[in-house]
Amino acid sequence: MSTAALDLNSLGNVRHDWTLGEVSALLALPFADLVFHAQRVHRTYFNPNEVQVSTLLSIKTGACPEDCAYCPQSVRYDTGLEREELMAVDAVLENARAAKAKGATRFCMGAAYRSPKDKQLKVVAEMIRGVRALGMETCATLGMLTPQQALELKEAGLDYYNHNLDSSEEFYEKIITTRTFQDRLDTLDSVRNAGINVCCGGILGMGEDETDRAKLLLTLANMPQHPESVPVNQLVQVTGTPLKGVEPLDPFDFVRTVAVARLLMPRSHVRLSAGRTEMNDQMQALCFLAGANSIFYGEKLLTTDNPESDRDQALFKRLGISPEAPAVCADVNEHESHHCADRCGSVRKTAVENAAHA
Ligand code: SAM
Ligand code: DTB
Ligand code: SF4
Repeated sequence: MSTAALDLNSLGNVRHDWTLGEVSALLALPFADLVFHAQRVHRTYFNPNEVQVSTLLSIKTGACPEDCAYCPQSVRYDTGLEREELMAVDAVLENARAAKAKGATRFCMGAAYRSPKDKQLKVVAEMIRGVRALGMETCATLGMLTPQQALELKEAGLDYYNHNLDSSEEFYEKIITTRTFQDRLDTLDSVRNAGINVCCGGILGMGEDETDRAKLLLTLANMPQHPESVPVNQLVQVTGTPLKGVEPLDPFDFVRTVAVARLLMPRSHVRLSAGRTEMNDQMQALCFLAGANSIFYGEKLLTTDNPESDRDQALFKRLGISPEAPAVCADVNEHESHHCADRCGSVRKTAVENAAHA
């Protein structure tokens, strides 16, 4: 499809029937037009000066049996990473308290599992209960889940589950051989059916082409319900992984992908995720302008570096950005703890919509 055939005025409608032609045409728009429309749509649904802030913690590190070519935690690659067993619940909660004190509103616990064992899941459920009791939103990323495991996490109070598709189905096969794209979709179904918010996105700069990026976005945007959170990661190149040394992506193509994610999934939070350490402040500001409205905050992602908190606070101040209020009750005891997230979420949405329409 030529860019001329796109109906730019209808952008902003929530749709689930995008075509590859439309997505490719959006990616091919002149840069200023694309960012303009992304910003216009962004303002329809969100306060453009608020960014959601999540902090990550690796609760089980390294020795993962999967062979994801980008990942420093795969047991197959010698990246010099020290493996660590599942952390104790108290230690995780100490980290969550520190993240909250620094301004994070969501705490995301990541584990280098292919799929957690039920015994491990029970410990993670305790962590989720504890983080929820601190008044923070909870997120976990633990690999593949059965439908029953997803229900257990929901019961513990899990607000979000992160499970990325990473790229197009065709490119996926070139970077991971130990599981299929369909395995990922199956877990995402289990998460959705359990009533947990879906956090699903990908990694750019792995040597994929523009069609792969278009197909990744198309798969996300044509899900029956859009992921509430869409992390867009820039590959962090780690020595020892097969993707070390791959040609970096043109930064403008990264911004374009963020902008098209914003246009295809107008109500979702688009997270500027891994890779910010390699981006300057101007590049990050451009991503916010293109509709990114969430970041990982805190000195570490899972095993690699993230910008210092001071630097992020200074950036927010320079850009007039405030952290978005969490969607959980300040007083969790007033409600049935984990079940209050939806109610409070709707309160927040009203406030944001008011701001957007003011
Ligand atoms: N093992 C679980 C899984 O794969 O779903 C959870 C942890 S895994 C590290 C979470 C996500 O981190 C991956 O899906 C991938 O998108 C992202 N990731 C891992 N290594 C990365 C890297 N070097 N650069 C950017 N993103 C990365
Ligand atoms: C996501 O999309 N990115 C985060 C989070 N979800 C779990 C992980 C980034 C990991 C970067 C490499 C590392 O620090 O190990
Ligand atoms: Fe394991 Fe997740 Fe890393 Fe893949 S991305 S090697 S599944 S920790």
